Amino acid sequence: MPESHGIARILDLIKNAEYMIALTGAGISAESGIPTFRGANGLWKKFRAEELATPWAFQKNPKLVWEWYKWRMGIVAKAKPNPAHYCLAKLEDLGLLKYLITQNVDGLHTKAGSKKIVEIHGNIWRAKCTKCDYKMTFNKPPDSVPVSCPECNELMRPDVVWFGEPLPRDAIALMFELARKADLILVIGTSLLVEPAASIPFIVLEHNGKAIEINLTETKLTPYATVSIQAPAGKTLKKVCDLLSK
Ligand code: BV8
Repeated sequence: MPESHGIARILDLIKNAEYMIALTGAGISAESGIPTFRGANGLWKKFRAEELATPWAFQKNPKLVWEWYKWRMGIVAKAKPNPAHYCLAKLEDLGLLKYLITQNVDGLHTKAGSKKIVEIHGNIWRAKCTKCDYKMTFNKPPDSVPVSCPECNELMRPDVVWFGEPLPRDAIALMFELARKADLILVIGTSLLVEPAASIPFIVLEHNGKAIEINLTETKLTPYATVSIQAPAGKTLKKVCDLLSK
């Protein structure tokens, strides 16, 4: 579908939606300079996410896992929201986007002004104690890792959901409730490889909702999306929001 037709179709769907939600992944932050997980310039020096972002990896080598998160915090600290993040915040301000489900832990949606957000995989700037219920929020990467709990001196861990860990109960309940209610979902910058997030668009479709996909590459959703545009999210959503303000 030529991009201009796609954009016009996206605008039409957004304007006529009763209850639009969005699901975002690492691709929406790519134009902010944050490498995606599985892209060409993947996030890992020599490991894969599934071998580092797990409780077992942390148990085996907490220093290595903390070093990886400290490295990522350094990248995220320099990153700014891009037009895709700002457009979703504007769609929320206009009352067109009811809720944003993000798999990202970089906090850029909040920085862009979005408020109705559920960070289903946690947030890289938060840490929690592995023993007591102490939690902390960093405003810059920790000077030394691994980080110890100031309360009980046990190990702190990043407050993110690792592979093999369940998502927070309230996040799961909310994201499935939203998927059942939505008649339109904007799916942006995700390979849809990680469950249970990857099921969200299909639950919307199962409830006779429609899906719009903006992603550099095709995914398992592409054949079922009403509109699927393989283009950068920042560039595409900037066009959508510019036309919306006309
Ligand atoms: C769970 C936080 C059950 C951490 C992340 C075996 C054992 C255990 C579990 C499993 C298993 N097999 C399968 C599973 C389930 C597993 C899973 O799905 N694995 C996958 C790999 C097969 N899921 C889980 O483990 C989940 N928990 O199932 O619990 C349970 C229940 C009870 C008790 C115990 C267990 C937890 C999953 C959460 C993992 N944590 N992140 C951290 O960030 O460090 S996931 C991680 O991947 C990120 O959150 C990331 O967002 C997410 C998904 O990736 P994407 O966002 O889609 O990123 P990706 O790079 O893949 O794609 C980017 C896309 O953008 C690409 O398509 C690219 O083309 C596009 N793009 C690039 N640039 C742009 C662009 N698009 C537009 N514009 C651009 N400029």
